[in-house]
Amino acid sequence: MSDTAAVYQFSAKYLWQDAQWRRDATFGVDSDGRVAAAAGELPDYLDGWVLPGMPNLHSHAFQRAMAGLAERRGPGDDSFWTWRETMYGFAERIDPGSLQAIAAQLYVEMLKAGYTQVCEFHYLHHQPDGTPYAQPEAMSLALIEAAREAGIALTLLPVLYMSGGFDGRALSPRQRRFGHDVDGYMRLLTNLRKHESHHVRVGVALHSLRAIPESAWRGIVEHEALQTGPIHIHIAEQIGEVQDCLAKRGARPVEWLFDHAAVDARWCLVHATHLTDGETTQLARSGAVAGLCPTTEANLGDGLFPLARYLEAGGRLGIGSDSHISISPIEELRWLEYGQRLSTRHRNVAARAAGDSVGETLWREVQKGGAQAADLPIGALDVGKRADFFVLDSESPLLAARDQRSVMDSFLFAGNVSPVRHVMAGGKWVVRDFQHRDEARIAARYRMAVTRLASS
Ligand code: NGQ
Ligand code: ZN
Repeated sequence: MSDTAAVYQFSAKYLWQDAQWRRDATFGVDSDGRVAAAAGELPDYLDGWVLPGMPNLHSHAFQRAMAGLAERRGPGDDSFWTWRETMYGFAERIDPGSLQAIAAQLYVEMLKAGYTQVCEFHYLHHQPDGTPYAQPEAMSLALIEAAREAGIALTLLPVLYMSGGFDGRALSPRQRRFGHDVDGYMRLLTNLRKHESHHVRVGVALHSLRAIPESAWRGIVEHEALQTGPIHIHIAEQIGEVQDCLAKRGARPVEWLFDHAAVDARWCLVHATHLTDGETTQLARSGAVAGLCPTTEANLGDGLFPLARYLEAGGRLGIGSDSHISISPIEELRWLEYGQRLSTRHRNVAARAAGDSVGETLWREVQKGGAQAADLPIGALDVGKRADFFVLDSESPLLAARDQRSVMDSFLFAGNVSPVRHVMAGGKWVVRDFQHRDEARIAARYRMAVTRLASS
């Protein structure tokens, strides 16, 4: 038990704990923002359904401001790669001030949707021409500051990005601001680790296999600085990159990764979209997390993850809002399940056994996998963990006449108005009655920042 004084005592009508609803559950929150044992006599009553906050395991914050700006048909065949060019053009204009303004707005939206943590896969490190900022970690600090303003827990994953393709080619001019050599990257990591706290965890991201030259790989994965903490990587999102990897390295991306790194529970393989049956089983057995971003993967035309086989093999998974074309765990989980239904022409794919609920299965799995990928004490309201939770609106029509058997599926599958009413993150009420504590100021600054970007 924590020895700091309890600042809140709660009694929840229903609390989602150990993958089931518990009636009249009590818990405390201490002054460090952690869950404490219930002690007080007069707890605040949370009248409704209370769920631990959802981790968001993949985000490129700046892309929030370009959501919707790549939906017009181009002159040729539109694809992931043409979207990427639009995205690069947008990325060029972002500086530390605009990044903070965009990220804070994004994080407010995440909290209101029930995400209480975010993994920021951050690669906009330098000035557009590749010159470091006077303070080399200025862009990372903008993200840390935005997370603090909004009140969301952050796993900052500075990205190592060295080459522009599987053949090890140099970065293109538009990629220059992403790049580091190994020493420069390790310096960044050391500097950022000084900012670690109860709210901020620093891990490692390797952008993708195509961004790390084969010759540098071993020195990186065996580097002392990479022997602890989470490691995230974009792995197999597009068929084109699977083919390229096969051509240049003689193996498919997941296959190659397993042959060249000790992939274990520290790893998160983002967009493990294109997997053979063998790779699916191997990934599931490794204990690593598959980082799925269903709305972005749909928006970009990536393909579908083999969900049923992966769950059958005991694989771990989590969700990310990635490009922020949508910021809602509800929508991520719906798309995850619906993609499977559309491609298999079956229903209730994620549920494993007769009588199992799709919503409960998915929520339980992605909460656990997300917490693992975030490497923070989150994902459940156990004593000592961060007090991150939200309360569903007990007056929401979509939850009327729902009980413990049906509420999760109705929450996830039945509506278009979010019933997330109150949100506590790190022991602070950040959202009350659907309003974030600082949303007017953060939205005003966001509007100014994107207006400036639009005219630059
Ligand atoms: C990214 N996003 O790093 O922002 C990538 C696109 C790339 C997604 N993969 C760029 N969704 O993969 O090269
Ligand atoms: Zn990504």
